[in-house]
Amino acid sequence: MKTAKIYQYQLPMDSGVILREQRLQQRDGLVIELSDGIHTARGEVAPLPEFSQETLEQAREDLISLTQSWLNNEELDLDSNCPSVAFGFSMALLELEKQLPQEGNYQAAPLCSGDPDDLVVKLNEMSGKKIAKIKVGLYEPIRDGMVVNMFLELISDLSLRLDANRGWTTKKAEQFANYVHPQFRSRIEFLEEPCTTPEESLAFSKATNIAIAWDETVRDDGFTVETQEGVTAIVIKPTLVGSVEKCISLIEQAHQLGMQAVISSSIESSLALTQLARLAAWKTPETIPGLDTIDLFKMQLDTSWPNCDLPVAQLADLEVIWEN
Ligand code: OSB
Ligand code: MG
Repeated sequence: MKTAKIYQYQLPMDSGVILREQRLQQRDGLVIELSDGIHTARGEVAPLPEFSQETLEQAREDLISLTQSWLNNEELDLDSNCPSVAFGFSMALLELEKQLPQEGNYQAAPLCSGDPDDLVVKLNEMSGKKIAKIKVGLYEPIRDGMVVNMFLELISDLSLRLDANRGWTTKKAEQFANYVHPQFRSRIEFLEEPCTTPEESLAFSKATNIAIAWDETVRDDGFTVETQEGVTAIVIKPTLVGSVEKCISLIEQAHQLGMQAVISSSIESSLALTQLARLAAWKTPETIPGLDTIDLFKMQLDTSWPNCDLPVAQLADLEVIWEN
């Protein structure tokens, strides 16, 4: 007999986590637990404030009605639900059917959004291919250019992923590019969304020979994966995109066109983050995923991230908000 349970969680965040306009003091989300009478499996539904279109309340309503349909053995159209629900529910189904391989890719591209010295320490501890991700576009473009030059000069086997989150005008992007030494440009694996519009970003890449990647653009209405000069990767944030099937379809299209697909975090708890690491090992084995976000939390949930010392909250201690 099928049963289901929905938990709600609140996890405290590190004090410095800022999302666009607001400080994220705690992360709120839901966990869906499905049981077929023999096996039990879970997925996480956690709309990200400032990024998701849906609120937690909308996600909760969607999730309850979808779960009802599943219990009634109705046919499900996962992607007609909000993306966070489609993602979490499809993950739970995949786990229930034992289709998500256990092995995960827990390698991280360390994320630097604050003090560059912290990143130097992390990188010196890294073995294998050295790759880091730096947020740019928050300060003066020349400062960003200096930081990029500094890292690439200091660590000769380092490549960088940069993320401007559509933060630059064409002029500012140009100032940044002019500052980066030409011989370093090829060590920028890609720069995510340099400019306000995709058209400006494409023109930027053409003019500077700096490879770019789509992140926000992947979630724009009408987005299709296509070959575009200068675009070497698409970033996929499943909580913002939708079902695992939809994500896999995007990954396969990208690979067919010779682009990388980078599975990336929307700051899910360790429960979903570890599932994303498993999805990455399974579907994007050649690419380091963008999952270096567990340290933004003060606590993990249910499944711990390898080598992470943060305390782990148990599902049994969470509030059950729905059960059937
Ligand atoms: O700016 O890409 C972003 C996480 C949540 C919301 C937005 C972003 C991110 C990340 C995740 O940067 C980490 C990564 O993509 O490497
Ligand atoms: Mg991004």
